[in-house]
Amino acid sequence: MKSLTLIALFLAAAGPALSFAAKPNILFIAIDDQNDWVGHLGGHPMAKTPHLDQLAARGTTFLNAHCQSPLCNPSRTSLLLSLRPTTTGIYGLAPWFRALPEWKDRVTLPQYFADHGYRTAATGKIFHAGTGAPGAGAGKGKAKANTGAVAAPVRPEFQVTAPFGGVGTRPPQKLIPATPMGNNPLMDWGVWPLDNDDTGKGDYKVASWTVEQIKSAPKDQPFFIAAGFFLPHVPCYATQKWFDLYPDDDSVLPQVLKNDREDTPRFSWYLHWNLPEPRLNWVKANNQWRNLVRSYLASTSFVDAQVGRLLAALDEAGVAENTIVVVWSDHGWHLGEKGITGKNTLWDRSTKVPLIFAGPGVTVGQRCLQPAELLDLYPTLIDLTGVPARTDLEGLTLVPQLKDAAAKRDRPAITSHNQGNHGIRSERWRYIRYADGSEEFYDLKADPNEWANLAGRPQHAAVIAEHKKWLPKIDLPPAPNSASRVLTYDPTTDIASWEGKPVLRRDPIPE
Ligand SMILES: [Ca+2]
Ligand SMILES: [Ca+2]
Repeated sequence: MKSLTLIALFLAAAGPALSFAAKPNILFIAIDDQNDWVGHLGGHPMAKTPHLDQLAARGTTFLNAHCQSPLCNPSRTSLLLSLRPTTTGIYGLAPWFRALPEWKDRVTLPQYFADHGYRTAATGKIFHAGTGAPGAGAGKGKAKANTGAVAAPVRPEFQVTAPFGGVGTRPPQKLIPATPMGNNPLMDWGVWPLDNDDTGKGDYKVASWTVEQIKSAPKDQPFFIAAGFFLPHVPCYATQKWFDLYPDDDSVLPQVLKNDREDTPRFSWYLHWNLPEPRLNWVKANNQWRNLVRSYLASTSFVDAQVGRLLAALDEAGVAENTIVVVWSDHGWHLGEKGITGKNTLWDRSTKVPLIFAGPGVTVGQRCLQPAELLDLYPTLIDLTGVPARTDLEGLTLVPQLKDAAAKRDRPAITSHNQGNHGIRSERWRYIRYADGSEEFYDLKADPNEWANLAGRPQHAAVIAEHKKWLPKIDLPPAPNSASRVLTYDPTTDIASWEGKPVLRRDPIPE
């Protein structure tokens, strides 16, 4: 890790490039907790996302892109540093990476583009804490960012920021019954506000500010403008018109297999042991399943419309031709699959994300089935824009696939949820290894819902061994001051620890 830091310092000392006249702009769009329930991705047959689909049609979309961690802070930290969570030890909602001495001065993706002549601007949720250090860019009503101790930043992550985003207007009280594990205020969904007016929503304001930034961007300097949308993160509040896109009957429900967890190791439960996101049993018992699914889909369609406003602004400003647009989400979300709602799993529903590139250097109309990882964004944007390459990034450039979607890539997509728990996703297969050594293996071609765990079947031994080779060589324990959704395991005692509390083999699975 020391050598990485030294290289970073050397690169920083080399100074900014002076010539940037021909560089394309970058519009960097983040969506929070958006799984593959996006029209052209096919994760949900009814999902209506015309603007994302249109963007995909004029660029390259990845149908097998995965986060490096199924949780906001570690996923976003990984993406913006191009370092795996297993390299930084950042697995929980804390710490903020700048609080760690190794990464205090690490040049993030937007900082690197600022170093190379770009004007950088952002609003909403880009980092877990918004546009920079905890407390920045959060906006009223945003989820409290529990990001730990903060080191004074050497310099801001973005040059221009605005504190928009988050939930925005909220109902006076929760719209659904009190949820288990403390009735967390974020665990809520439904029609809100009632007057069909979207303008009070955090994401609407994010889009409005970003539109202004695009239109007023200086013409003699390339821009890196980042918009971070909060929905469909819970609480999934949307106005009635977005609900009206979806039938109010059980045809919206995802397919789930009864007793799907019977063949998954007990350790798979430890990854989401005790959380405010309700289990499917509670959601069903409280007649909330359809409401949750429709609220999530409605929120997705609303965010899609905000993306549409940004794309229209590029056209209106006359910069669409010379702007690279990239859309990503930090991880997926379960809506009943495998008996849960929420994230924090190593299955496709939680790891698979939309990833779309369009603009200069990107082939039009491609659908890429090769695995891709979110930490590839940093080297890919470097490669696409021609700013100097860095040798200290753990991602791979996706430019070969952006030119030709069939271009083979050896490395699968690797997702880690705390030390020792890893999912390895290739074009066809998924291998999961938990910290206690238990395993899962799925054939996504035959079994896209990952219902039949094939681990231990002798006929798959060779292909399982191929996947095992990709388990991270560096696999750090949680960094100092890690908190919130942190899981550790001691193989000598066979005792796991979830958020600091021991979990024993005999403990009942929390409902
Ligand atoms: Ca998230
Ligand atoms: Ca199963």
